[in-house]
Amino acid sequence: MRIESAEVIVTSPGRNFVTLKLTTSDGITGLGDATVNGRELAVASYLTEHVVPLLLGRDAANIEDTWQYLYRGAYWRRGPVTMAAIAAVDVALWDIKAKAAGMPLYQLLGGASRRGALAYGHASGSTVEALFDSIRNHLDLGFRAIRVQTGVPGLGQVYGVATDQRPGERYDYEPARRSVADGRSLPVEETWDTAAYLRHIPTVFEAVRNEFGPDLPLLHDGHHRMTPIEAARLAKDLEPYRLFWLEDATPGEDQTALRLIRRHSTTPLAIGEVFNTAFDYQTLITERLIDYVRSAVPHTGGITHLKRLVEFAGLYGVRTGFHGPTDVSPVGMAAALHLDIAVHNFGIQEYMQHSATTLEVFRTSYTFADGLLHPGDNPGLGVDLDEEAAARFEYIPAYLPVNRRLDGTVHDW
Ligand code: EZ4
Ligand code: CO
Repeated sequence: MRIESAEVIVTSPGRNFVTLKLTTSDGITGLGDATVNGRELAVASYLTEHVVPLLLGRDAANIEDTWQYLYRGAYWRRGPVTMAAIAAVDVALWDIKAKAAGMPLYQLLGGASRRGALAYGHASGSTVEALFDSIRNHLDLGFRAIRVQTGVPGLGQVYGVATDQRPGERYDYEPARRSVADGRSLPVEETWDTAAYLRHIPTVFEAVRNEFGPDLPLLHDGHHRMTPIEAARLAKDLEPYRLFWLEDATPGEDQTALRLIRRHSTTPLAIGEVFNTAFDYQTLITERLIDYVRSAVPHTGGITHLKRLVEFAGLYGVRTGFHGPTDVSPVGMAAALHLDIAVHNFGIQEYMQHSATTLEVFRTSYTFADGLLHPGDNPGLGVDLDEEAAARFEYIPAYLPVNRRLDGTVHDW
């Protein structure tokens, strides 16, 4: 079974996605997600110019060999663009292998270790009242774990906070946006003040615990914005509210920063949505500085590499908490769900829910019921791409916001 064709499909049904479609000599197709939010065309070009020509004629069955060929063979290793391109090939080959076997992918990864994957949703509000409405909405939608983000008094639009929802309204929030100046797309700019944030957030969690009780798993994302000592302060202040995790407290590339947070607090820590290999976690895992790995399948070299990372993490008692925002396509989401069901050290799965427009292009068979996600039992990943529908949505440049402190200095986003 040879790889006969490889197509890179860029589409924008509500937001931008890059998808790789491989077709074998016996007519089986496989899909892989190669979306890197705000840098989509770099991956599309890496695939088209440098990967597709190497794939044609290769044996589609040899997934491990293809992974090593693209990773070691390139000489220039790692990086988000390279690893997303390798991931797309890897996931498409797993999709093909599972379809050829007539099994859902999780069966090839060891079979089911659980009935479903506990999902968390994103509740947010510019005020505490709006946040409560959003939490109630998420509970009504069936979520049994909730990420909590709010506006900060004195600041304008803050990352991760959606336009306020009314009860029953669909959650609709997409972090990549654009402002248009002189016909060019530019990132939106936001204002940030860590001191105001650190004063405000513990009061929000106190209010949420008082309203919703001690049992609801609550999560919070710091989005790499704190220094180590600021993060240690927040983790300590949040201890009474027993978070499921505090995510991305400090900039991700600085692994030893987490030693300082650990020294001061027992709040569980999660990090890694911007990481692209297991090496980014080496110190964090071996020194037991984190509790959850946040990687996404498309951003960490695909199923082959993420499974390797997860098994390494499991030896140290570290569990999964895969990234699942709307910029991970339904193909990337399905890949995560097959791993979630199969691996022993599953923790939780982020689930932001794609828009109806996105789901017109990507036909999924995964399900969400009683707070749990399941990848479904169709052969392969269980996702189809409607190429005619995809062709109707042209690429539109959009970026994650840029964040500046009150004096104008660029800050971590
Ligand atoms: O900022 O998906 O935990 N989730 C997040 C997301 C990410 C975006 C980046 O592309 O932090 O909102
Ligand atoms: Co995050």
